[in-house]
Formats: sequence, structure tokens, C-alpha cells
Amino acid sequence: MESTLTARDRVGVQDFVLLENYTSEAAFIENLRRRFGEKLIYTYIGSVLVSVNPYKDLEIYSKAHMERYRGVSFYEISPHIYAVSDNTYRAMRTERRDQCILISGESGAGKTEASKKILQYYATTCPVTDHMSTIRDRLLQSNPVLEAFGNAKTLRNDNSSRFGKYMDVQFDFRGAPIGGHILNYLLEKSRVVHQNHGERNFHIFYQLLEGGEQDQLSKLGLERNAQKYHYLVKGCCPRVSSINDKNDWKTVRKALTVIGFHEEEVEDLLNIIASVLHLGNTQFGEGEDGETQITTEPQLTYLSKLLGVDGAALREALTHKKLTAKGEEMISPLSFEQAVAARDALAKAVYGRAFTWLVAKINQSLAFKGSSSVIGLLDIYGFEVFQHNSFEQFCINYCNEKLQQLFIKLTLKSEQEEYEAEGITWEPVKYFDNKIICDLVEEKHKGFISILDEECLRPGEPSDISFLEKLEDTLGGHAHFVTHKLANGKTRKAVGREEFRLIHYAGEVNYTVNGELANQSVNSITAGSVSEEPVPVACIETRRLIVAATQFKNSLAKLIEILMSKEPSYVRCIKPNEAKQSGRFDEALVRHQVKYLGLMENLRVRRAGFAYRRRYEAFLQRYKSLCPGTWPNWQGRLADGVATLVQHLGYKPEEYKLGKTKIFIRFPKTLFTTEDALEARRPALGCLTSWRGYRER
Ligand code: AD9
Ligand code: MG
Repeated sequence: MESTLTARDRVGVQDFVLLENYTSEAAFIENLRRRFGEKLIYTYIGSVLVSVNPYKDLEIYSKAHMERYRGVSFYEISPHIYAVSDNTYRAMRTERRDQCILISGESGAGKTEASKKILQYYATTCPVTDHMSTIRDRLLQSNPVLEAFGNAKTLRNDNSSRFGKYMDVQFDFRGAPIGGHILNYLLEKSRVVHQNHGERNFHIFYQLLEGGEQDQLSKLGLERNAQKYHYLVKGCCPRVSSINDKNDWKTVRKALTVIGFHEEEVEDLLNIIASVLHLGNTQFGEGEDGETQITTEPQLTYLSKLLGVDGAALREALTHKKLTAKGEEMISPLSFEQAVAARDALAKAVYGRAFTWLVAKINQSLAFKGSSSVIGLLDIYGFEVFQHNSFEQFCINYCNEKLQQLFIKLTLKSEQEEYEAEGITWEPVKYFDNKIICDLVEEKHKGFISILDEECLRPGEPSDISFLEKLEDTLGGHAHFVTHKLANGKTRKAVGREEFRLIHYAGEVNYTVNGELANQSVNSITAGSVSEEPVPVACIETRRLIVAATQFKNSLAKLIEILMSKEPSYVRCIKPNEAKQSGRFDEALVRHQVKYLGLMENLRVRRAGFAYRRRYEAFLQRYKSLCPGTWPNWQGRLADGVATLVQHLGYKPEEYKLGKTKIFIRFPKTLFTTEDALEARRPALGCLTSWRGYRER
């Protein structure tokens, strides 16, 4: 049987636009599965790259591979992350337009690996002088440092990025990398004080304990044993077989030097890391009068030394809160639970500041002020749905909603522009516009974030339930917002009483409002050189979310603005199984991601009018041997040559259109028939070589 299968049957099509049945999700997944089985992890949807994580080294990223993709037309060679890298680079150079590559997918799908491969491609293939090699090395070395502080082992990925990252790579007029800039989003700070079973804190803590020199650890008051630190063992897995913390420490230490960190700055960073660990081991007990007090004096001593804060002030800040009533400041003691919460809030805030400072330092070292062209890389978490979804998931999913909106807008726009440029009539496309959901979240006065702001600013204690009621009042009846209340007065079981449900473009998600409003904000006391700003000290008060929600909305708006000003390319990453195993393709899991990544919608838009288009010269060059009138060389106008060729091949008028510089073919079948005819004439070429890519950009 196998021998009668054509290459197309065996390896599928390398561009989904060529699927006969392009609206069928089953056909889409079958195509992915076939290719994955043949170790072909990359497939296009037009110019969008879909990548399936192979969970093993496929040896397709060598220097020779990079060379193969240099300067080659996007569709002339099998799909690859290097093709996207190269094409983007050339578009930046020739069209002089800034570019960006948007990488999305769920945790463990391969986003970060993809972004590293792109960066490596530029570092290897772009021209570089001696002076510039410093910048190139810093660009590359920023990865291990940011991963040490921002990545952690989770159940879904041993090296999961717990922050969103957008990185601009700047190129000079020769096309050499000369600078860069990083924007970071939403570091998952809660991980500093708590990890779910089977997960770890950020890598850096374990790296320092495993790899740090003995006298260094002694200076920081640390023991070489992660088990001793409360913040490191919440998930019960300080060691991970796939991770070598000791070696990673060496890599990070070197990388910090390459990036240009001074010894004192490294020391400052380590002080912060150590102080977080000491905070985690700081315990509270009850004093004689029932007041909460710190029972671990050595920790307090180290903390005061490492943070450069007066011990008494620190003690006070961890056990008391400041209230302002009627213009007067009052100090009142914290309960045991409040003190624990204050301690954890301080640890999170200190770590968060250190991370921000780290990014700022890296940016300083990459800074370039002259004129440049830019390629931006966005590596940001995909749509997230858990058993319990909180504010964090809300932000992530809102972000994906915005990116989808951007994608639809820009894809349709570029399709439309191409049709217009070619003088071909544009036929409107039916698609789901998720603007309605973005508006639901961000509209002034009546959007979700406005309501959250208002509720937090209202005098009196904000409560979760009153917030939910307000949401119901304002958004009830919206097609994409649901609570447990049904219109007929009955209760909807699928949504809890402290939950609301948003119907996202990718699916439905229940979010809990429980505990969202009663969060901590922070006081500050001045200290520390890592942060120019004061080190924040926790104090139980509310109102953190106003800042968080609005800040996130604003930073997202800024990101969208940055992306809008550039020409986008897309990489959509898919995880083939939950077990992190090579060779396993779990269809149900993949189907879920195809849905959440909006890939069918994506394909529909791409296939709206014509499945395939190609420049006249390329089309003629490839198929001229099939027609006596065009073989061996066509002498006249290219358009006439193509017209002669397709007439000879028997194309029907509804099957194609001739534009100014390109032929547009409506159905893949037409093209397949032509390809088969070519194969029949040239059997010696073999299926795989002749069965190449199709559309040109
Ligand atoms: V998360 O949202 O940060 O949790 P990512 O970034 O999508 O996630 P990541 O790139 O970290 O996933 O990939 C997870 C693991 O899959 C990597 O550590 C590799 O072991 C593996 N991987 C991913 N892409 C490739 C690849 N192209 N080739 C081989 C890969 N292995
Ligand atoms: Mg990642």
C-alpha cells in the first residue's frame, strides 16, 4: 500500500491553503499529524508558520540549514522557522519597513525555543564587525539571564516563561544587529512565595544554591540546600532531571559578565535573591500580650543587612500597618495571618522590582541611539484555561483577544491591498470579528476594566460580590458575558456564584472574582541599590488591582501600537502531547489548540478568495514545459505567456484570475492537476523535490 501513496498523501500539504477541504478541522489535523509523523514539524497557512513541538533535537537547525534558507523565496523550500526569519529580514532590508514576528501558543508549545532560533539565525547569518560582535553576544546572552529570573519548572514545561516578552532587534544600514530593547509583561510574582505541587520557584534560586561558591553563600547567609527554604519546596520538587542547576548557574554568571554587569551589581542581585529566601524563612509568633512578633531573629538580621534597611523599621513594617484616618497617621498591629501576607507581599514586590531592574540593565547594555531598522519578537503566553481562572488568566486571555484582533485586521488588510494592487475585485470575507469582546473588556465607562476601577475607587471596602453585581448590571445581556443567573430567574450550574464567564473568540472561560479585590498593596521604605526606587514594604490595604488592570490595559495598548507600526509575521506553536514526549501526537489536545489559536479562522481568511497566487515569471518558469507555445522560452509579455499556458492546460475562467503581476488560482485542485502533469513529465525529479512550496509573498 505504502508504495502507491504519493508524497502528498504521505507527508500532507506543506501549506494548509492547499487542502481540498479547507473548512474541515479533521482534514486540518490529519495534515498536521501526517507531517508530524514524517518529522515535518512546520507547515504554512499562507505566510503563517504553524510549528508542532517535536520534543527532540531534529538536527534541522545547523549552520548549513541556515545557509539553505538565506535569500530563498519563502515558498520555494520546505517550511521552516528560518524561512520566516529570513523572509522577515529581507522584507526589512528591501522594503525598509520595520517588522515583527508574533509567536503564540500554549505553555510548552515551543514559543521561546522558536524565538531563540530566530535570534540565532540573525546572529549567525547577518554581517557583523568586531565591534558589533559585542552587541550580538549580548543579545544572545540576555536569554539565559532572563530565563534564570523569569522561567520556572511547571507541570506543563520544565522551562516555562512566567512573563511575556517583546524584544526589538535593531539593525543598521548594512543589516548588522546593532542594538535591542526588551519589554516585559506580567511576571508571575505569586510563584516567588507559592508553587503548585510538582512545580518550582524561578530557576535562579536553585541555580545560586547549587552553583554559587561556598564563601559567596556564606556571605549571603545561605546553605547549599534548597530543602531548607520554605519558598523553594512548596511544590516538593527542588530537583528536576532535565535541569542542571549547577551548569546553568555558570552560564548565567558568564552571561551577566558578557552583558556588562559590574561585580557590585551582581552582588546586589544576589542580595535580593538571598533576601527573598530569608523572608520565606521568617516566622511569626504571639508575644506576651497576644501581639504578632517575629520569632526568627537571624533572618531579620540578614534581611536588614542584605536589603540595607534598618532592622527596627523592617520589624515594624512586617508586623504593623499604617493607616491614615482623618488626615492622621495611625499605626496598628497586624494579625498573624496579616503578617504572613505582608511578608509574602514584600517578597513578591522585592523580586518583581529586581526583575524590572534586570530588564532595564539589559536594555542599557543593548541600547543604540542611531537610526536603525527593527525586527520585533513577541513571545507571549497563549490562551490559558485552568480549573480556577483568576485575574492573571484574565489578563493573558484579554491580551490574546487583542492579538487576534490585530491579526484579523492586518491579515484582511494585506489580502485586500494585494487584490487592489493586482486589480482584482475584492470579495468580502465572512469571519468572526472579536472586537466585540475587546470592547466588552476595555470600553470606557462600561467595559470590564472601567467597572473594576470604579469599584476599587468607591469609598468603603470593595467587595467581590458587589463587584460581580456591578458587572451584572452593566454587562448582563451582553452576548459574551454570562453569570450564574439565568434570565428566567433560575441558576446556571456551570457558572459559580463568585464567577463570571467570558465567551472568548477561542472558547468559554469562567473567571473567579473571589479574593480579587481584597489584595495587598505596598508601602515603601527607602533602601537598596538594585532599585532606584524605594524597596516596597507590604501593608495590608486594598486597591492593588486598579493599578494592575489599568496598567496592563495601557501597556497592552502600547504593545499593540508598536506592533501596528510594523509588518507582522506569525508563528503559531502547538504542543503535541502533555507528556513532553517525542513522536506522540494526541489528536484531542491538538484539536483544542487549533481551536484556541484560531487556526481554522485564520485559514478561512487566507483562503477567502484564492488559494494560491504566484508571480508570472515564477509560474511560467515552473510550468512552461507543459505547453508547446511557451516551451522552451516565452518571448512576449509575461501575462500573455501565462494566459497561453493556462488556456493550453484547460483552466476554466472561474478557476483563476490574471492580475497585474500575478496569477491567482481559486482552488488547490487546479494547481494539483498541473503539478501532477509536471511530475508525469519529470519523474526523475522525484516527488519531494518537485513538490515544493506554492505561494509567493
Ligand atoms: V511557556 O508558555 O514559556 O511555558 P513555550 O515557551 O511555548 O512554553 P518552550 O519553547 O519553552 O515552550 O518549549 C518547551 C520545551 O519543548 C523546550 O524546553 C524543548 O525541550 C522542547 N522544544 C520546543 N521547541 C522545540 C524544537 N523546535 N525542537 C526541539 C523543542 N525541542
Ligand atoms: Mg516560553
